[in-house]
Amino acid sequence: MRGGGALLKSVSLFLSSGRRASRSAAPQPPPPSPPRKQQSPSKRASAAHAPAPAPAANKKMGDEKSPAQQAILNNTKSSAKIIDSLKKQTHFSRQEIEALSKVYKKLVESHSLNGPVPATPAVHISSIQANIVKGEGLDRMVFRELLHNTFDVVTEEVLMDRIFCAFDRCNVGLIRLEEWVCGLSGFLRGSHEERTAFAFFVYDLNSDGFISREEMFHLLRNSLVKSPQDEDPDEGVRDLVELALRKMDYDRDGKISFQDFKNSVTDEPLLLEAFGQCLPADTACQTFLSTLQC
Ligand SMILES: [Ca+2]
Ligand SMILES: [Ca+2]
Repeated sequence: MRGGGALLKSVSLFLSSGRRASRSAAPQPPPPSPPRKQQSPSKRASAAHAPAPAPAANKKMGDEKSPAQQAILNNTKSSAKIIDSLKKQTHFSRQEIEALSKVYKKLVESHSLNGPVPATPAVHISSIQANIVKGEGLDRMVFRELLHNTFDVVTEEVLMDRIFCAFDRCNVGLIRLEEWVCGLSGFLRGSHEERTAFAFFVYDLNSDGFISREEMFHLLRNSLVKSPQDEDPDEGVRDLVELALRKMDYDRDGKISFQDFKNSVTDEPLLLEAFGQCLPADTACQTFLSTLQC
């Protein structure tokens, strides 16, 4: 397993090389038009009677594109639309979304093949479009490694899995590009409300809208250090569950609704991660975001 520093370093290197590449691939301004020759009045007069050039035909010939060029054009337009849409949905800038899509592509490519990352294809298709076309995504294993190494989320397996589910909105077992960017928006830059909703989703293991006693027990069970002398090692966990209910079950129905959870977190912000770490450590979060600015 790679260390967090190594991954971040590689991501950073990738971004800087990607940025260089994208700069060189950026559309160049059109060459300046050649200066028009001054025509004598007689030539201008004769030109007025000469058959008019066929601008439409000329334009068509000049704009004629090979299927590969047309594909690039279409994909570029499509990618621009996707970036626009993601910009509206998230807390990221255009530059950050582009950087995140490069990180995503790198992660997908480096884990989808046993062999080396394939060479750049002859026909360059933008990373965003390519991932959508191929139906690729980040699987649980890659995501778990990323959570652990890059975002410093050291938590129980069940929570790791729920965090994955929070990103995998389509519930197909893969995090697609759009889910990746939208998920990270809330995960890294979420408002108080977004983070609260995220944590509640993670803790509501069966997604029925409540954090039940059983779910709390399951979540807290592994967080307590058990002593081998304990006759009933689960007793401490049950006590903790009752304590959590006394503190968080505002309407006293024996389970924690989203409203209960919101009230609890507003009263005591530390309760946001009452049932285990589900959000990134601040330092890891800032470090990752800074790599997007390279
Ligand atoms: Ca539940
Ligand atoms: Ca309740």
